[in-house]
Amino acid sequence: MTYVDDFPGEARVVRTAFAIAFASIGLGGALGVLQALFRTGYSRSLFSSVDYYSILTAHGVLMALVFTTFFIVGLFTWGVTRSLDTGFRDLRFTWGWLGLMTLGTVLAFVTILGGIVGFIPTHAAVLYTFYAPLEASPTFYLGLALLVVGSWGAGVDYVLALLDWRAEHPDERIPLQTFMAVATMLLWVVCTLGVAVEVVVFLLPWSLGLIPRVDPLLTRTLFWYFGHAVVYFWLLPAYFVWYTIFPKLSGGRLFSDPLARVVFVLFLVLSTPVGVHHQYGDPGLSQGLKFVQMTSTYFILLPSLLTAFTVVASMEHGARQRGGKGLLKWLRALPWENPSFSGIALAGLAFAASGFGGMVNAGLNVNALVHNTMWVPGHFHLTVGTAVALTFMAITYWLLPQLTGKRLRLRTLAAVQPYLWFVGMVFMSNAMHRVGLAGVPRRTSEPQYEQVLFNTPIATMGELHLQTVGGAFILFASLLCFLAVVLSTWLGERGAEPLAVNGHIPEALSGPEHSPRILDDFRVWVALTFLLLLIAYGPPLAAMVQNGLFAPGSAPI
Ligand code: HAS
Ligand code: CU
Repeated sequence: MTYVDDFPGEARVVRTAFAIAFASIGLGGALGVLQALFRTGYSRSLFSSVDYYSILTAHGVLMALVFTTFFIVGLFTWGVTRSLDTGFRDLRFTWGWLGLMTLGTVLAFVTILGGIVGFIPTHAAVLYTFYAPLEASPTFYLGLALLVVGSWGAGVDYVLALLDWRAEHPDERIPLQTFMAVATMLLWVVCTLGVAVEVVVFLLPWSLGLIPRVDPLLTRTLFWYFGHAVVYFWLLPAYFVWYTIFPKLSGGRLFSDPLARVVFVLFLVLSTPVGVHHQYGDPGLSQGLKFVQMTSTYFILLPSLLTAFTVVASMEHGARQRGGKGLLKWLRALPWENPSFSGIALAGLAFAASGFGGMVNAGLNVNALVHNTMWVPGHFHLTVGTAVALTFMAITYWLLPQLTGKRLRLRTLAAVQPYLWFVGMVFMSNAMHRVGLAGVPRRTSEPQYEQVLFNTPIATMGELHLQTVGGAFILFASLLCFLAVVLSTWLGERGAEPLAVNGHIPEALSGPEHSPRILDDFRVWVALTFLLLLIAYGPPLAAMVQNGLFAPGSAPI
């Protein structure tokens, strides 16, 4: 039996969420190519330098906020119901939150579009980070708020399914996939509290004209309280795939279930009290606070380093099961022709590189060299744009047959797609990092900056621009391959032949019984999370609001 036969209602929910995610990455990807052409000077007549900011906003919102969130709620819906072997309580509630997310997305997108095409008098050239003093039309904030509130509904569904399962299995350990989904959603709820306060108390009333001004430092701090943790809301679903499905694709089993649980708990507890590493350049925050949050940022490297160990060890185990031998020769025994495997392995390689980039960003003094330069988009096109996005695309090849009951089509296109993505991204992100080091700023439509710059010692500015644009076109070709495979599979007939995908996920080599039960008690970890948050954010936020909620001011603590 496949998933679609066991859970036809939930499978429809997952398919719908995925369809919106894929429409969003298709459109966002096309806008990405326009960005590359415009920013490198290849085609500056594409749009005005004012519209550049709205188009950049649309690209960022579609890729980083809409594609990710919809894919994640779909993936977890599959993972929770599959691993608990229980459906959701009431699918009307499920369709309700998915509908809310969709409504919010349409509202935000139309608001951005209004600013470009002018068919309605809206504007949202505020970029995907949308913090003050940039201001958008109220419908933009309202749309994003609905997207977030809708996604909380997904978390409620997962927790309810877990409680139903718990009633029947009082002594069992939570299945790993559900454990991961719930930990990630808890992290999501904790971190979105910051952006919810920012939007509901400050930005929305301000754009409605109800309050005359906001305190940029306070609202930026609330934003970054959310803005760093959100990157782990994107990453953890990729880790969910790396831990629970990738070992099987490699031919083996996960090395250690307890270690996987520890990693997710560490992310829940440590992800949020580090947001100030995005504000090293902000005047008004004390150097001491920046130093403390730099230190906690280096702690948050730990769960990713543990992941590198466990996931690569599981991969090696799989390769040896397939007959792989030697110190490194086992790499050849892996199924590199299977796009689900190769996509995830390449995503992991990209993440290893960008993780080191993250360590550079996190250094309080070194950050001054890279902050607000093209280095930063270079960093996040490798992290969210490859480690996360390529994993999501790769696992779609494995999930789609189970969600539709149809065999994957256009397999050759699917097999080359991850390699195209990887090559395109190596060119584009490498060039972005390097022009960033040469001082080219991010988020500007003003070309004159680049004319005064010296060429880098390794390549001229022209060569690097060529790499950016060439990389962007290869990425777009890869995206078209992906969409063609998905569409063709989806529209294909459901034949009588078997799917060629076995959805069974084997137990870990070292099972959950080797870990203390307290790991499964989320109340403890949420309490610890709030305690750390109070220590990290309590004193600076208290200092900021001392001169009034809406008055600009600094936080000497
Ligand atoms: Fe970051 C800026 C620091 C991870 C995303 N980051 C950004 C922005 C985004 C972003 C979107 O400290 C820009 C925001 C904006 O628009 O202003 N980042 C870090 C650090 C990490 C990190 C320390 N970032 C991410 C992830 C993201 C992401 C994950 C998205 C998903 N980042 C920063 C800082 C800034 C920043 C500063 C502000 C910069 C500024 O000045 O504005 C760490 O979490 C990274 C840890 C990762 C590792 C790598 C482990 C390796 C693994 C691979 C295993 C290999 C396998 C494959 C499985 C330690 C797990 C093997 C295959 C074979 C064939 C062998
Ligand atoms: Cu960060």
